[in-house]
Amino acid sequence: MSDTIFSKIINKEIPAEILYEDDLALAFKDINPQAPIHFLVIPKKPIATINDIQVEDKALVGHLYWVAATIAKEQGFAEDGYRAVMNCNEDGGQTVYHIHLHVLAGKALGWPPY
Ligand code: IU
Repeated sequence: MSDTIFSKIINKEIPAEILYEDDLALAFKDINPQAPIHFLVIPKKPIATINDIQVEDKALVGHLYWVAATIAKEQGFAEDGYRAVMNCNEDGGQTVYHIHLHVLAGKALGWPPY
């Protein structure tokens, strides 16, 4: 797949407020937060959409949730709660075609999102 702006963030070609990094994943603050706490957890491997997740990526996608929960516990909002979601394609509201887990917290979030 072609590179997205998230590849540039992974490669430190453009700045981001990084919260966590390991060999597989990166977490950084969303530049346009939709809740008091809003960060993204992305795999370093570029996968365009949820539909492009291959069988060999299953553990990697699980790892993204582990990173989200680890940050939630470290930052102290895990018990109050949060939302961890991925948007897929146009109707899902996806704008950057490198999968990313949105982690939203810091208030009681509305549901459903329509
Ligand atoms: P979406 O699910 O693809 O719509 O989410 C993309 C998110 O990436 C969105 O919340 C943007 O604010 C965020 N983002 C960012 O944090 N940094 C960037 O340089 C760009 C988008 I472009």
